[in-house]
Amino acid sequence: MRPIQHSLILILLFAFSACHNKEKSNSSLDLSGDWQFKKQGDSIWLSAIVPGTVQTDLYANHLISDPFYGDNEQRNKWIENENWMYRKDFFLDLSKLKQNAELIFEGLDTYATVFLNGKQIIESDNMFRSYKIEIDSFLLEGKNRLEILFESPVQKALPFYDTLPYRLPADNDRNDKQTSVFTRKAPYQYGWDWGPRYVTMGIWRPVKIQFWDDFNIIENRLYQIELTDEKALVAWIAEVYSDTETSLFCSVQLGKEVKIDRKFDLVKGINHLADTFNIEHPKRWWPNGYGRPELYVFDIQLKTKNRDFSEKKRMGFRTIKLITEKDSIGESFYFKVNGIPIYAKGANYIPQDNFLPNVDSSRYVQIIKSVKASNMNMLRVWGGGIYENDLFYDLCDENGILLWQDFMFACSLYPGDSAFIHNVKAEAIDNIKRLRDHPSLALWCGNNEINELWFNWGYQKKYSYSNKDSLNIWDDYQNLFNRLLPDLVKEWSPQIDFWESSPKIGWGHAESMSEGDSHYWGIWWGKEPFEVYAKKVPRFASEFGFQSFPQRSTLLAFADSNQMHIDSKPMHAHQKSSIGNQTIVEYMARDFPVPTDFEDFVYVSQLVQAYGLSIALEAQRRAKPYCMGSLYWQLNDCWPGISWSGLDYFGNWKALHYEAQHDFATFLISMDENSVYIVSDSLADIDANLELKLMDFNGQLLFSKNSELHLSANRSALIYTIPDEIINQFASNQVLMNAKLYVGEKLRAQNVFYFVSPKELRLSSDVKPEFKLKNGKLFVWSQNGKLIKNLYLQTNTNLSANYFDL
Ligand code: BMA
Repeated sequence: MRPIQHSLILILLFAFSACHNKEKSNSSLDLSGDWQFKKQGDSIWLSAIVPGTVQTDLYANHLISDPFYGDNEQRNKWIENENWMYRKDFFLDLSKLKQNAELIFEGLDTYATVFLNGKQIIESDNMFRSYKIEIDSFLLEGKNRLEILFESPVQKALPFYDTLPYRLPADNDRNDKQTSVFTRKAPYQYGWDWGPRYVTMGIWRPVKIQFWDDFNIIENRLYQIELTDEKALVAWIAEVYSDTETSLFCSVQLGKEVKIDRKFDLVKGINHLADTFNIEHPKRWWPNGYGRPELYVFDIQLKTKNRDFSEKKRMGFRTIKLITEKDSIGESFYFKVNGIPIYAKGANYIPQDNFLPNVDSSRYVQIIKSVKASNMNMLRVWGGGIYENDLFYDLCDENGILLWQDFMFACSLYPGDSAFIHNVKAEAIDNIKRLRDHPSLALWCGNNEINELWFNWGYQKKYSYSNKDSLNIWDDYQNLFNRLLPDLVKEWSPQIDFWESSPKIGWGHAESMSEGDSHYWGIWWGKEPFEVYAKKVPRFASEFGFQSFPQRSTLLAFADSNQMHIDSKPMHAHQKSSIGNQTIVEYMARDFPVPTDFEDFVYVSQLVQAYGLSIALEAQRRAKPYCMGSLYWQLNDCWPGISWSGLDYFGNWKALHYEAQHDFATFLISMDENSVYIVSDSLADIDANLELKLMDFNGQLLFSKNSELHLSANRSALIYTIPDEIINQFASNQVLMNAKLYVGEKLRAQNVFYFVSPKELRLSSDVKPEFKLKNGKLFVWSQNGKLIKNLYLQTNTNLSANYFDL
């Protein structure tokens, strides 16, 4: 497991949204940090860290072995079946007892009964909810004790499993009795095809007591009501609980500009306050690559005669719409941002760790930096993980990364009883309200692959559902994903569209290519050749992918140096796809030489992944506006393992992430057989020059062509078709086409094309790469002018380019 790195970045970023309570008497007591824990029934208390999980606390106490090493996952499984107690003592002086006090848990994982000084105050059953509770009457002068019982999520859900008259599928859940669907908890913790099973328990997000006098702010919100080029109409609303009848002065400022300056008369109890103001000629928030993600920072001050509260709030002005319209082909699926159709470029995001509290701010900063650097403008927060921390959304706001936000339901069917629905409703409202005002938020989506599951994965037969069972299950589905969730989105976040399920239609159906979004798994699961990606181009590719091995340093995090071979125990334990390692080998053998040396094999596995996915990415972008999005599976990893990711657990860029950076650039030169296309995501028409050079592998020029071009904005266009008679003159396995696009003097795009697959190329082994490091730049060249294919620079840092053809 990686060590936690504390960093200052969190503090800097949160300066934007933190509350500053100026009044002395208004304060909070952070209850994070040192706690104690033990297994229920044990007598000895051990030290614990909050936020944390029971697994990480056991590991820190040397009671279990590294959860990510070798096959330790199996040895650590017992933890999920036990109940665990956590406790913390804290001390209060009399002055605090005179105040109002509210205990705030941002996240309890999951079945938690909370006692304060021996009295039960919370019973929770949903990891995704936050809990706020008045505790004035429970607090004592001097020592206070907070105690929490976490019950085994697996055991706790068993009675629900046992009493339901039919089975609900949840194939990710690696227990015989698949109980995960009864518990509102991150689905991937029960196992997934890229991650281990670690069913965590604990206080996974911060906990504090808020002390207050006079008034308590329940909500303080700014949001966009209307947006035109001339003005943005902004609403300020607040929900304030007041102890007394009093006057409250509200001021909202943008820099020195006063937007609201008003007095409100508060009644005792709940008060709803509201006002509006305009921003003239607002600068728009734009996704990465389309403009700046402009953010406005407002100062909000609320004052009574005794108390002064201030908070900074950020806003980004933009309109966003999912366009799904019937057309001559089927039905469109694309996003319009500020009225402009945007080509979505990105990947599917999964939680960054099995032990979520280990993901510190520097890891969030690092991953979004990598996302932006690879020219992505959208991530899909996949439904088998979590609703992410606020910092994640803040960073996406700052970097122009649009977010497609799934609700947390994936690849399973869920119960529909009223307690479950009530729980989901509370979870959805909590999270919709928390996330709705982020300018990066582009879409709410009901679930991952559950509509597809119902119609295509054969469970009706497999689980022998009666007609009545089927009707019940489908009705529960409809109720959750076509009534409850869309209604809640309409009520609480009406400016953001809702999409029932991703994908719209399963990949076995022809319509999946002509309507809605698609998860195309004919490559990998269907074992089809990569070339099929160029034929199966959907309207919006929200999932498709291929696996690779991570680099050696990452492998060493879970295997010894003498286990560096594909059949070693840890390589199996860290490959969770049922068809994993042999599928990588199978595809490798089709298009690449299969190295016998393991380190070479790891490197080639990454080339295979990048090669395959670039066929998809280029074909999809060429097909714009028919296709308007490429989100591959998957951006990242939750542990050091072998998976579909482009970034490994430690944030290292695999060849795929470099390839994505290339293929997602604003301008892309792409070849389909002999035809050369240029894809432009630029919002301006431009004049450019395309230089094509057909060369042999010694650098000998065989044919060249220069074309002056006028490229229309936001378009893909066929520019030139190389005549057959030119290509046919040369041996196809000994030539390449080097294509460069210049705007003025500036090289804006480059691509190298081959006419046969990599393994058929007649490459010279007599290559002489040379290096020189100067002023922080690494210069690399080919000494004898011969082609060096997929040059890989092994470093401990990510570079601006790697795995490239020189
Ligand atoms: C997709 C995802 C995940 C899975 C991946 C690879 O469909 O939604 O469920 O990990 O496929 O199999």
